[in-house]
Amino acid sequence: MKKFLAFCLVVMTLLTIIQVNFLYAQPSVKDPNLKVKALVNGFTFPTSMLFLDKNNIIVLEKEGTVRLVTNGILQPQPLLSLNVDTKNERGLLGIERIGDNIFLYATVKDGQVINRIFKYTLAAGPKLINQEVFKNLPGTPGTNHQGGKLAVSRDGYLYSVTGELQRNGKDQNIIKGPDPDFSGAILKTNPKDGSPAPNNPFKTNNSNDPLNWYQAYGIRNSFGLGVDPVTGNLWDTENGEDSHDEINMVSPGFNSGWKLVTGPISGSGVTENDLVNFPNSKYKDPVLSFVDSFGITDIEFLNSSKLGPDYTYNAFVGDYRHGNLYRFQLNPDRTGFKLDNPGLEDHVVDNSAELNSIIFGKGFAGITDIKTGPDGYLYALSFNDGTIYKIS
Ligand SMILES: [Ca+2]
Ligand SMILES: [Ca+2]
Ligand SMILES: [Ca+2]
Repeated sequence: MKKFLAFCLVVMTLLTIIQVNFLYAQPSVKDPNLKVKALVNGFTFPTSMLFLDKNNIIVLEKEGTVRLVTNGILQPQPLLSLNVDTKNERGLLGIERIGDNIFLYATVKDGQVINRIFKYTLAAGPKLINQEVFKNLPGTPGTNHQGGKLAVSRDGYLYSVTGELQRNGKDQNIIKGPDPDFSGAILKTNPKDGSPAPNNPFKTNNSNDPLNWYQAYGIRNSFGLGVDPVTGNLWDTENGEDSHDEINMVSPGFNSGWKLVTGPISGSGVTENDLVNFPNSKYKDPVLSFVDSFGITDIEFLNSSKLGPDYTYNAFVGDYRHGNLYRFQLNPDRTGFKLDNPGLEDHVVDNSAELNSIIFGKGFAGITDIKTGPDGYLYALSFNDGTIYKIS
C-alpha cells in the first residue's frame, strides 16, 4: 500500500510538472538578436532573488523558504526556513545585501502580524547566521499591500517599502488622520544600527518619529524598487486600485499622492493643497502610468553593456498579470523616460497599441524580480512557473 501511495505521488508530481509546462509558454523577446532561456526552475512562488557571486543565487519563496542555487542547480537543502504569515500578499518578500550582511523582509506573527526586516551575517558555505531583528514595521489591517522590496542606495543605506495596508492616516494623505506609522512609505535606514540615514528629508525633534526614516510617503503598494546606477536616483513602481499602475522617480521627500491621487493629479479632482504636505515634501506625477491596472512589479536598470549599447542602463519593468517585460530608454538627465512612441507623450499608457510599443518580452508567468547578473546579462524571476530566466 505504501509503495502504491508513493507511486501515486510520483505520478501526480509528474502530472503537475507537465501541466505547469503546458500552461506557461516559453517566454520570448522581440529583438531577434537576443534570446531568453530558463536558467533554473523548481521554485514555489518565488518573490525575490539575490546574486551572491557568479556561482550562487539566493531565491526567496513566499511561504518562507530561502533557497540556494549553486552553479545553476537548485540545492535541495534550504539555507533557512522562516515561519511567516502567508495570507494573500503576506510572506517572505524581499532580500538585499550590504557588505557581509543579508537583509530579509518578511511578514511574521509576533503577538500581532507585523512586517519585519531581519539582518543576518553571510558566512562561508554560504550560510546565513546571527539572525537579528533589524526593524519592525506594520502588517495590518490589510492582508494585501505589504510592500517588501529592499534596495541599496549608492551611498550604502538600505531602502525598504511598506504598502498602505488599508490605513487612513497622514501617510495616506488624510490630513485629519493618525500621524505617520511607517505605512505607505519608503524608508532609508543605516544598515549598521537601524537608525535613519543622515540626509533623510524629514528630520523631526522626536527621534522616535517614523518620519525621520522616510524618503517618501503616499505610496499605495509597491512590488518594485530600483536604483539608477548612473545617477543614484531611486525609482519605484506602484499598483493602482482599479486603474493607474505607476512608475515613479522617488526624489527625497516624494509624496506619491495615495489615497487622493493615483496616476496624474490632473485627473484626480484634487490639488496639491488637498494633500498632506510635510515640510520638504513634494508631490510629483508618475514618470509613466497605465490606465489599466494589471500589477506592475519590479524595476531594474540594466547595469551593463552586455546586451548592446542600445540597452545599456535602460530601465526594465515587469508585470504580474500579462507576464510582460517592458523596456525604457531614459531622457538625457535620467529623470524620466524617452517617450517618443505615438500616444506616450501624455505619460499615460491608454490602450493596447501604446502598451505593445513598450513590450520587450512576453510569456513570463508573473515577474516578481529583475536583476543584472554578475555576468552583465538580464535575469527575470517568474512567480507562477517558479523559474529564473536569463536574457542574453
Ligand atoms: Ca502616485
Ligand atoms: Ca497615452
Ligand atoms: Ca530587482
